[in-house]
Amino acid sequence: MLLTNLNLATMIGGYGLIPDAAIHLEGGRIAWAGPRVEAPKLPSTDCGGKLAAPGLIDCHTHIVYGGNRANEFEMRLNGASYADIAKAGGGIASTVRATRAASEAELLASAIRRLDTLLAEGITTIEIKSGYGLDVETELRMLRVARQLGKQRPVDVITTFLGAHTFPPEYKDARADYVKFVCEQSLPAAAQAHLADAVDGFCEGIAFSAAETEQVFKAAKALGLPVKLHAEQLSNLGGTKLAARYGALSADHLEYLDEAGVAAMAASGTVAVLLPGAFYYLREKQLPPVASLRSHKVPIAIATDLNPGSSPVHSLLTVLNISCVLFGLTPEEALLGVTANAAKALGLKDRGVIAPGMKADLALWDVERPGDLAYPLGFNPLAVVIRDGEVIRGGLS
Ligand code: DI6
Ligand code: FE
Repeated sequence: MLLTNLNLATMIGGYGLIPDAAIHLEGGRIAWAGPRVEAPKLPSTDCGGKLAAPGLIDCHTHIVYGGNRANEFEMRLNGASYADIAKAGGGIASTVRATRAASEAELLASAIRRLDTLLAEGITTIEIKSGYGLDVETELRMLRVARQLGKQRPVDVITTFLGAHTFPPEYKDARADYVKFVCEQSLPAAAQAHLADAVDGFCEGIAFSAAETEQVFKAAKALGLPVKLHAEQLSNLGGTKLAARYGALSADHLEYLDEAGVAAMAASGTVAVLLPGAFYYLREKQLPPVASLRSHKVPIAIATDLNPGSSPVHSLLTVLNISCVLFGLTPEEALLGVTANAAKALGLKDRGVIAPGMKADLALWDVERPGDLAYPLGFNPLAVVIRDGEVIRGGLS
């Protein structure tokens, strides 16, 4: 398939724009991309000047869960903090109760609605975490549902085991025992069933200490799994430095990250995943150190963090916009954050840019310039999605 009359955002070294471009797709891969005048002589489809960018990648989500926490939104608006609610047994623990009580079919049915909403904005790869089961059975059920989502919809699913999300009620007074349980039972069970592509944790005052997190990282490494970490979201516990020491793919949130932490990320090649949805919903004041990330050349990704508590955000385009408005990213940085850098955050080398040999996952947009994607709020100019070289949404005439 040769597509012509495209405005191409290759996302190589910034937007990497090629005006009046063509792309040749073959066998699910990009065979060639460049100026139309240099295109191979093949029958072609005129795309009417659409913008072509890589398929979008949401590199941090928790879309599989049971229950609903709208009540906590009301509590927070009445003055309770996220940490207060967590300490009182709400928050993540409340979703754990609901998720344990939900069947696999129920979890799949609710997650598929969330996924469909995301896919309507041109997502072709999504990361999905466990972490609302915390016992072996429910963690595995969540991960099986995540894998199943990738079979039922045209999207690549990367799964992440998040057993170290919080302490379950049965281990409330036995923290060391729960960490041991994660390292010796739930994580190995997920790895053995090939249900975990990576391992994550929540390093925070209301969750796991850096020392506890390190034990989980050691277990992950022993199983040959890459790590990533929710770090420095509400305070600075040094989680990012620890993650960098373990060669983490990404450290996520990072509002309280200091310069030494940024330098550690730069040295280890760890991607900074910023999550402006959680910042927005929790009405945080502390901004992530964007200027420092830039000056240390740490790749910045952004994601929805779609979850029932701190970020019920079902739109990656919205995240593009609020990352610019709230965090001061440029629209170019925002688009890199859901393409090239989001792929890096997942350790995927075959996508996120438009270049020969890459997976033919593309989103075509009815916009003039790539910056137009981050500008409006609540407007979806998606025209066509191509995955593995096949049109899966919209149509080419
Ligand atoms: N940080 C987050 O943003 C999510 N998990 C985490 O460790 C929030 C999870 C939730 O509130 O349910
Ligand atoms: Fe998260």
